Amino acid sequence: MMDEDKKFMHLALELAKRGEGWVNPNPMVGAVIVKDGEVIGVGWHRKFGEKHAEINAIEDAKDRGHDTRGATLYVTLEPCSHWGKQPPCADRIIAEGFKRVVVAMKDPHSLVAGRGIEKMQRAGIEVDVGILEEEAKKLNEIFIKYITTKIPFVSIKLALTLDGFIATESFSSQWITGDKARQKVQELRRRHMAIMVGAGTILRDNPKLNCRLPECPPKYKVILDRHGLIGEELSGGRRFRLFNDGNVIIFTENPEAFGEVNATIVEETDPERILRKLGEMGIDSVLIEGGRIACQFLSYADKFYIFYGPKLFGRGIKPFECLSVKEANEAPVLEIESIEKLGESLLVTAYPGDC
Ligand code: AOF
Ligand code: ZN
Repeated sequence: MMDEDKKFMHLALELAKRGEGWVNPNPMVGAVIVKDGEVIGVGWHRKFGEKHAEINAIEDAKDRGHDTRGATLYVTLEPCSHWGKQPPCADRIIAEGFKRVVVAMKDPHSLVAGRGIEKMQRAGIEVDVGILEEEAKKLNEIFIKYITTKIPFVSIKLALTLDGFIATESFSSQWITGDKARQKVQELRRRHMAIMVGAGTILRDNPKLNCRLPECPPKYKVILDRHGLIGEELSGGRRFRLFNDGNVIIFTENPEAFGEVNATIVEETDPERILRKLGEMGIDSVLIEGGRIACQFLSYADKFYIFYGPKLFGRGIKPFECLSVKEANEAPVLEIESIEKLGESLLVTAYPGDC
């Protein structure tokens, strides 16, 4: 039974991933309905505010002419028990006559938090919780942090030479990593609701900061421009590509510099308060892509994506110069999750370690 449960839950997790980028700030959820050892319906949460995974799976089974009575439902997150934008899934599951429900993880949402499980158990359904729980928690690490703290999940992405530089002394950085690594960055952008850089990156590279994958929702573009340098350039007639498709948020100490601009201007430059503000705007995740601002947000980082291109610069700009570690054993420590080779480049994925 255990192996079967894992197999179907694994399928549910794969289905959940199809909602990546579309469901934020809600969780990615997948569901599989099994009867007599056969999959009779599948579903996933496709888009924020739309039907939940469980309902999509039930409808899929019905469309295929199956009866869900006596079936088992595998779902990657505890079915909800509250009225949100959608009705409670637990009630529908009870009404549909499921015999057993297998849940990967409890919902950390304070309005659910075990109540969905209890409700189904009280109705006589056999409920098993914790199958592939670690995988489910990793899949929804963004949702878990945001729903429990209201502060966005912060990822820091860096592209370094093998000797640790983000640019040469004259700020040349295009390119350090190759095509495959840069394609991976697009995937990271899809996963996050906002991309954040410093004004220097905008002034130098004039990036679009959008997600160019075929299936990718629009992104918030967040700029930390303490002195209002971009505003000054705009009034001088310069054009920046990232304003083309809107959704720009600028944090600055000099809001007057911006005049009439197609952006939300916020007078704030403290990293913690910036994150809080983004959370209040409903943004659950921020991918920090600028080299130098990474250091200002280092102590708030939840995850690191460090790319290494096969180059040596000898001298140049380093990413974490705002740190000054005197003793090696006093340095911040990261916990490496994985190392991947992407074409000629490497990607080290890590979490902040205990230190
Ligand atoms: C989802 N998709 O497949 C499941 C969710 O406002 P609502 O009605 O969409 O409810 C959102 C909450 O419902 C969400 O925070 C989570 O706690 C729970 N389950 N949400 O968006 C789903 N199963
Ligand atoms: Zn639901």
